[in-house]
Amino acid sequence: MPARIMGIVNVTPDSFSDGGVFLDPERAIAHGRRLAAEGADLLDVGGESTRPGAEAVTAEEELVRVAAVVEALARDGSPPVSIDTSKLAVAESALSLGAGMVNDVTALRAEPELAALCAERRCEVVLMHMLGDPRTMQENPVYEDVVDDIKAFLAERIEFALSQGIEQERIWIDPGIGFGKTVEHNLELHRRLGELAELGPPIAFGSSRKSFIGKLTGAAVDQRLGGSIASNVIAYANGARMLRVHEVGPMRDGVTVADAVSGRRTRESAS
Ligand code: HH2
Repeated sequence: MPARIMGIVNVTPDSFSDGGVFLDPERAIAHGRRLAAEGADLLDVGGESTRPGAEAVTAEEELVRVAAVVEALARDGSPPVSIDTSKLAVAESALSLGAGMVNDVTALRAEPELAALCAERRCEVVLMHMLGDPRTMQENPVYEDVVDDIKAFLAERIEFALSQGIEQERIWIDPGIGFGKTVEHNLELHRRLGELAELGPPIAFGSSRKSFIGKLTGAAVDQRLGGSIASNVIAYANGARMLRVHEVGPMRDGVTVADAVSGRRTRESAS
């Protein structure tokens, strides 16, 4: 399976890399359409920042931010829209407005009733690993073995999702790069990503512009494209099947070249 490229549409005042830039719905919609034109396979719309230290927002506030954006992008018909939320009320409205995927950074722990909704609506679901919560997750994260621990967590969350009626083929898993991880944890997850594939569901991966890239390169948050491409291409080579990114066009090029190098189908051989 080639990688799906998921373009990020943050409708927040405080996201770590583009907070406030697309808070106005019209700007967020235009941004989503730009990412679609660059070849995004999915658009992930989010109304709550999960950056370290971020304050929680109410469902009402989150919905005010995302509703018009989800509705407009879903009405475009393609690409499909994902809602980045942990809240039942937000997911319910977004699915009713045309979203087809729920991307939950708490893996259905924040509001477990979200699982039954996803089962009933038969949408795709991303189960992501996070240690602690966004306010505290970067305070000295400790694992016995970062990959084994995350694998055990995701196995348990897959079991929960299945028990609530979500079909196996609609489940994605995500190691949660940067969510309660040191630089070394993040790097080890890149190297050993293939071990998570043993769980069954395809792997989603989100490292775009994250702070470990800044720590390695010294680059400011909007200058991390080079590091983001390297990280995502290696994750792809090691088994990631969905890449959640801020810059879709350059990432698509990176994946195309990686495919050519590894002997997969290329743009030229496809034509
Ligand atoms: N990372 C972020 C948000 N949602 N979802 C998945 N599945 N995987 C991730 O790695 C992931 C995610 C954080 O990035 P961003 O949306 O750019 O920032 P913020 O949370 O500050 O809005």
